[in-house]
Amino acid sequence: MRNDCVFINCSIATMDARKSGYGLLENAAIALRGGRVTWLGSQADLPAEYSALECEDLKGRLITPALIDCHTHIVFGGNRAREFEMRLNGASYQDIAAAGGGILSTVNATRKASDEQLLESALGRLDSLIAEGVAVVEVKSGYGLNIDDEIRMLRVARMLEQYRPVKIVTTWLAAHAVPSSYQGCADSYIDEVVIAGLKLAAASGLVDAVDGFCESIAFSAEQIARVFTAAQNLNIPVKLHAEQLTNQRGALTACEFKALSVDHLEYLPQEDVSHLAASGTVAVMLPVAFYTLNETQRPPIQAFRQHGVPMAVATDCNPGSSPTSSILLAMNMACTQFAMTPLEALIGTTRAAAKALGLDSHHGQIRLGDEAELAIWNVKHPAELSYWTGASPLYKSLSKAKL
Ligand code: DI6
Ligand code: FE
Repeated sequence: MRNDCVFINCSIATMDARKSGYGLLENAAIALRGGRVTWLGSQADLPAEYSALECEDLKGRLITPALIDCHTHIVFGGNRAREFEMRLNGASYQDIAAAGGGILSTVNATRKASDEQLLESALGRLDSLIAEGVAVVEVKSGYGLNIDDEIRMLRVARMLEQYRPVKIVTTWLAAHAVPSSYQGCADSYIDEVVIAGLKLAAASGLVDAVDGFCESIAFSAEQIARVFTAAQNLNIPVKLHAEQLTNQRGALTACEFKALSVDHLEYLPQEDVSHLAASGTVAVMLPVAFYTLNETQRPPIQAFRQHGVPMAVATDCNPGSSPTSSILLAMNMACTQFAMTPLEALIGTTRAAAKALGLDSHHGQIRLGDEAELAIWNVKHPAELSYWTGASPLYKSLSKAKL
């Protein structure tokens, strides 16, 4: 891509928070200099100084901010298709666990995989996201469950940035499950692996945020608070998998630590929503996990709206509960499963997703002066991005790494 160029004959969904709706500009043009947006507006007003630049006629296509997937687990070994098949043949979750299934089977496969194998399989999933206009991807650890393998997952995640034109944001999720070697001693696991490993990983500059799985089958809110205190002492922001399967009051704990986001939230009581508003915490909606698990309880979307809590939408790409690397499918399911609007779904993968990663000052909206991080689509209206499924309408994307 060129550093200096002009696109004409397009619509631009700026997603500008100061404007209403999509912040839509029609019959528009946008100019880039040095890889930054230096002008955008009505094409008729394009200043003459830009006529010397290389110009592309977009023939009515739509430009949006590049999309952001703010919750993924794309680095892992193996897959769980066999478990999926066993369940559909009548096996129970317990049968599968007894046969070595569940999160711990992915832990075994991840520990066995070489760095190259982890990198290669993650690149495949990343390529699917990129083909749907994604330019920023959050990647969690959580399938190593020992210090070396957790750190290795984040190293591999960071390597992705060297191979593809994306920004990678890394999250320490050692508090994802209790490994077999610590069964019955979750507290020791928190001290000896989650917190001790966090200090090492942070010292290597590998940790942008700290996450945990607060659930009856994982860690309690008290255990998570200990992990968050360690993160706070290192000045690292926190986020939490909270209230996905049951209400553990994890979101409330996360809000006390001014979490960037709380994610899932199907079992969050409506009366707790005001706490998210007060702490400026983003609610991350993961509708593909809801769908995959045949969940029926929906997150309190209407209460989020009433309290002005920003809602992000992400893939939760993982081999167990959300085997997808399609952000557009997540947007579609935010609408079809959670009754979010197409506007909310696009806010959810642009400016709200940027806020969930603490990147909202320069990502997630099209603003003058920001580096151009754009997706150009073969559609006319932004609602189409949530409407179509099964094929990517991306025309092309521009991001810093490509310029
Ligand atoms: N919540 C989930 O749905 C996934 N992790 C989490 O914290 C499940 C991950 C897996 O089954 O591998
Ligand atoms: Fe997750």
